[in-house]
Amino acid sequence: MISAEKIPNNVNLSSNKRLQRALEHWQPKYIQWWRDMGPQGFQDYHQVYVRTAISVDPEGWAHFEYVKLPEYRWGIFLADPVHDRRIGFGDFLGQPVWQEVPGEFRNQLRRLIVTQGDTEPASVEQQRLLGQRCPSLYDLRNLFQVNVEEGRHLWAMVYLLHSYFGRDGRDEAEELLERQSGNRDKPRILEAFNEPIDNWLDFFMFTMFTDRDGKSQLMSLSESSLDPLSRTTRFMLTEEAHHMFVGETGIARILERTCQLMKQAGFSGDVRKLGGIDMPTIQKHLNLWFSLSLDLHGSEVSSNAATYFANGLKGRAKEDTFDEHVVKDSYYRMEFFEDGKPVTKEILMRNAMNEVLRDWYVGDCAAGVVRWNRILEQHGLSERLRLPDRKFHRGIGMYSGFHFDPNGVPLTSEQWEQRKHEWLPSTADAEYLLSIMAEPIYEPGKFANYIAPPRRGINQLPIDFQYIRTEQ
Ligand code: BYC
Repeated sequence: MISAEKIPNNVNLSSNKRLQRALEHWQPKYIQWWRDMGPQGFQDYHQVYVRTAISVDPEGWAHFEYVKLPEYRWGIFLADPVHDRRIGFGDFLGQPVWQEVPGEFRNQLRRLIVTQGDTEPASVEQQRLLGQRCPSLYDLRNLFQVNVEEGRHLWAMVYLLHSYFGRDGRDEAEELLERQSGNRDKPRILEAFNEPIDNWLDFFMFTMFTDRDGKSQLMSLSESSLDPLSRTTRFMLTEEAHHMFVGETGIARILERTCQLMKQAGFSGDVRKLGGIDMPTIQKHLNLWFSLSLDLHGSEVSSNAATYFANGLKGRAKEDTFDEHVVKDSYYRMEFFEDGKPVTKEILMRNAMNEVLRDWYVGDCAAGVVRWNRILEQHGLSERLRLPDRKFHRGIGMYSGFHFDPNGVPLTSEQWEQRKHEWLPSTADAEYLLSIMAEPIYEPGKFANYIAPPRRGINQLPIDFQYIRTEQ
């Protein structure tokens, strides 16, 4: 059902005039932000074939149409309520979930929602120049699909801030449009969201690894006792799946092409001479985005995480698959690094909740890497991609400030400085990637030399469909 209102929604917005007015007041500021900070060069003259959520049922969710990006209908959608839903973990286990924010948890909840909300516009800002270097029209359309949905995820968090946090919430909603990715004075909150993404290898790694942090964080927030937060994030997860598909298949297609070029180059030859992306470069970008995304799970030992769990604000991914949900007397065996040596200690499980979620995340990433390696295997190559050790290149938590190689072997600062570009992208790598992406490909059905075409098109359309057209 398409809502006739300015803001498509399934939250009965028209019945709450105050909220409706507040959101309608925020909307033009959002559109201005989208024009200034969204996809550069694709604001006025292009129509993009995108999926727009107009309701939460499968049909309304997968509604495809051509739209001009600033006219995308960013709506507010909550997954259907669960009858008699009860708090699933922590000190209030078994009590009815909350439909309003309890005063004593207001600050903690606001902080979680603002942190989540901040990542959404940040990612759009990070990716705003990619359209000028796209490998195909198909990929360009996928980029914009991801971008508009990140915009919708911002709307989802702003709806919660406006609805449940009064004046503070309105102020926070304004600030979400004021911080800027990479800005020295007003950066985005979490570090990975201040890194530039100006080439498509980074974009695919980001959607594979950083959007997967989105998945793990949204899964844990969807367990929340605050029911509107749970329902909002549950619906966001359905969109998140497509973003990870874009990342995983993007890298899979690069690997496919690299394998073909390696065969042409005679295996020991340099695929860069043929305009491809060599395996070491792919591994370096994997190392970068995996380690940045590990940081997004917070410190290994965290009293914040313990408090969130105790108060029922943020649970574990798939909380109902655990045997015990109060988790007061159990311990997590954690490896510390003391005087250059690993030491195992028992930490109260509640304090280790960031690490528990990170474990889930690492497992989910590892499964994706296995799928990538099958491509290399099918081509008869002996090379394999791998996840670096968790201690590698960490900026948050107990390993930050120390140096480790991808096997987890400690290094001195001098060794790290000498060798870091064996494991992380160098300026020369960045220049090479930009050189092969210098010419965008806008011709339907054509693909850049470094990437294979996808198996199929969008919404059962052919691969050479005109996914983006200039306005007639
Ligand atoms: N960068 O106890 P700690 C997504 C701060 S992605 C900078 O370790 P906590 C998406 C922390 O704020 C998912 N600072 O952390 C993906 C604290 O500061 P204060 C986003 C960091 O609170 C792709 C201090 O360090 N969702 O959706 O347990 C595209 C120590 O705190 C970082 C969420 O993040 C960092 N990486 O956990 C688009 C969910 N990490 O208090 C979208 C909501 C920590 O000393 N957020 N700090 O000033 C949370 O659940 C938690 O805030 C975190 C941090 C898990 C992020």
